[in-house]
Order: sequence, then C-alpha cells, then structure tokens
Amino acid sequence: MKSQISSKNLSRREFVRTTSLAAAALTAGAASSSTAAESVIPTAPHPLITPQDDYFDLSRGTPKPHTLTGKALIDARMTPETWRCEIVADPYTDDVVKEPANLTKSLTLDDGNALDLPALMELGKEHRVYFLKAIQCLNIGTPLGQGLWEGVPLREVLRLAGQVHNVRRIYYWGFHNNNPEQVFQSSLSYTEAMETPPGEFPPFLAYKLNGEPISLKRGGPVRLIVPWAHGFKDIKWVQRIIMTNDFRSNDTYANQNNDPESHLKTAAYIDKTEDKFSFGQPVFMSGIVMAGYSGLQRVEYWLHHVEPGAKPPLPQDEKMYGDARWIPCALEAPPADWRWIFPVGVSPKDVLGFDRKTGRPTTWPLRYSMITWSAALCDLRPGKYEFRIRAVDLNGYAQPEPRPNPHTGINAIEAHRFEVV
Ligand SMILES: Nc1nc2c(c(=O)[nH]1)N[C@H]1C(S)=C(S)[C@@H](COP(=O)(O)O)O[C@H]1N2
Ligand SMILES: [Mo]
Repeated sequence: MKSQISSKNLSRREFVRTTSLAAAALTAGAASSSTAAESVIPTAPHPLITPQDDYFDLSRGTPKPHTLTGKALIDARMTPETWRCEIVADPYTDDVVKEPANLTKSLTLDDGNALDLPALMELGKEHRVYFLKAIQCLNIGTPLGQGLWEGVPLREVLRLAGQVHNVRRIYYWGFHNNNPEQVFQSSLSYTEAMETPPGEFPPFLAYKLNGEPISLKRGGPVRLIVPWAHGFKDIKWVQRIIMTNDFRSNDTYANQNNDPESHLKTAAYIDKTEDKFSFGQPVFMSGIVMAGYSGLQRVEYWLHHVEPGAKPPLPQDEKMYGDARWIPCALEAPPADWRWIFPVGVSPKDVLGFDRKTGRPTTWPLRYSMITWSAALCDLRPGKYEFRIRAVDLNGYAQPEPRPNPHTGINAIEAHRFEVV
C-alpha cells in the first residue's frame, strides 16, 4: 500500500514545531491585535487512512475472539479457508408478529451451502464497493480509526436467499464464544439493506481494509459495514444473517440504553496537548472533526480567560454558547491526488462519495469520515484560558444544540484549559 505523506510518525513536539514554523510564516505579515488569529496549518496530524494495526481496539468477549489460535480459530471458522456465513429465516412469531419469515433458499452449514470467502470475492468482481469510513463507538468521542473498506453490498448477498416472504428486518452477528450472553448482534430494516438511493451508501460485507485482507483484530475475514452507523452496527467476524418478520430492532446496543437507529454525528474533538505554553509563542490547537449524517459546514472555537483556580469546565449551556465569540478554525484540505492516499489499484472514481468522472469527493469532508481541524492562537497574554471547540452542520446547527443526547452518540462540546506563562 502506498503510504500517505503525513505527520503520523512525527512526535507531537515535532508536529508543533513544524506547524509553528509554517503558521508563523503565514501570519508574519499580518498585523493582528486580536487575542486569537485564524490561520491555515498545512500539516495534518491525523492520517486520512489509519493502518489496521493502529486502530484503537474495543473488542469484547472472553476470550476476545481475535486472540484465538490454532484449532480454536478453525473451529470458530475465523480463518479465510473456514469462514462461512449462513443466511436463514427466523421462525419467530408472537401476538403482534403473527406470521414467520421464510426464504426459498437458506444458506446453512448443515446443507453445506453457506457463503464462503471465495464466493463472496467472486461476487465482489462484479459488485464491489469501496468506502472510506471512520469507525466510532456511540459511547466514545474520538473515532477509533479510518480506513478504506472494500466489499459486496448486502443486497447482493441477500439475493442468494431467493424469494423472501414476511421479512421486515435483518439481524446479524459474528463469532463470540459459546456463551449466548456475550453474543453481540445488530440489525437493519429490510429496506435499508435492499434499497439504496443513488449516490447513497449501501451496507456491505467487507473483505478488505486499506487494500489488504481484514486482520483478525479488525473483524476479518469478513466484517459487515454500515456506512452511516456507529461501530455497533459494524459486526466483526460476521457469520450469521437472519431475516425476520419482527419489525423491532433487536440490536445488543439497544438493550444497553442506546438508540439503535443513531447515525454518526457531526462533531469535533480536541487532540491531547500541553497545558502550559510560553508567552510570545503561538499556541496551536488541533483535533478531529467527524462529518456525520447532517454534514459539516465549519468548525469553530471559543477562547476565553478563566480565573486562576476556576472550577472545571462549565456545563453545556445554550445561553453561554450563544453569547460567546466563535471563530472559524482551519480545516484540512482534500488531498490533491487521492491515488497517493488509497491503496495501489484503487481508483478514487470507484470510491463511494467520489465523483465518477473527476475522482474528487462530492462533499468535503466526505460524509462519515474524519479530517483534521486546527487553530493558531496568537498574541495571548499570560494567564489562564479555556478553549472550546464545536462543529456546525449543514443545517446550521452547532454542537450541542439541540443535543447532546448521549444515547444517540457522544457529541458534547470538548474543552481544554491551559496557561500562558
Ligand atoms: N462481533 C462483534 N462485533 C462488534 C462488536 C462486538 O462486541 N462483537 N462491538 C461493536 C462495537 S460497539 C464497536 S464500537 C466496534 C469497535 O470496533 P473495533 O473493535 O474495530 O475497534 O465493533 C463493533 N462490532
Ligand atoms: Mo461501541
């Protein structure tokens, strides 16, 4: 894989130094009397593609499925040769769901016709999609990593089951262990799985990440990717897809007080940084911004003095934010040539969210991906400061209005306090 030119391997100090020089050069001619100056910082501290091994891992289960080896791994059908995915109908009925789902052709281990990896990749030759996605847990702010996933739309796989009757939802799970309490499952409506508006992004069964087979740790050989959703819909080691007439979502996450229909949110997050800076030096702040379901218009910051010994950051308060002076941050520009970012052999023209003719993103940032924001704070007098950041979506809604509602995804306004000495 071609690697992106990035500061990933630079230490924080080197990054600060590099960007200080660049930003100092940019602001040199501009006479500024404000306490904070907007600036363009050319170096992005976050790569657009996270190498598979660098993802933050949130795996659960005892033992964690990806730690299995040898016979246990084979028995779990988690090797490329042993991987199988069943597609079956759910016999479930109750007082409300009166008739059970059925399929003309189930794919099962018992019948020896469950989907295997060569068959999935064969489907990929004709139907494959590529999608750049940031995986983010609904309950954790900062995304876990971002990569280019390749796979086959779920609709193509479900078609293998022939005609279906009384199917309203699809649910699916991956390997966990033999303890049914630990099963982790997720679901989609039949419509979400089968019908994708033109230009939108279908759920798909992924078999590659960043041009390589998906590592065991990242959920390989096959992971189900739902482009618009938080991580809990992106089931790792997927091995069973069930079509049901039960219209209610039965996601494991719904039982844990989360909104199972949440979408990735537009929100900004602050990188860890120093809490003391020397007087006379510009202070550089940076972080990640996610472009969620409602798109991204801008990222802006608010810097204000805090009294020495002031209490921890104030609670989220619409009135306080309304009165504050918000200043736009610089956003990472799209790369000039995506061929340097994507794996060898992947044309940007084939990636969802890119223009088929020009190979450029149709929106920036790409929806459901993350980029870097940055801000240079110049001419700060000695004292204590609080820096807050928020994203404004394409509807003009700034974080956190009318949220935050943590059950649909963490997007509280982040703050960083520091001192200029
Ligand atoms: N099989 C399986 N898939 C799963 C989970 C799980 O526990 N088991 N957790 C989900 C949740 S809640 C998140 S946030 C992501 C985390 O992705 P990662 O393990 O690649 O970091 O995986 C999702 N897929
Ligand atoms: Mo999660």
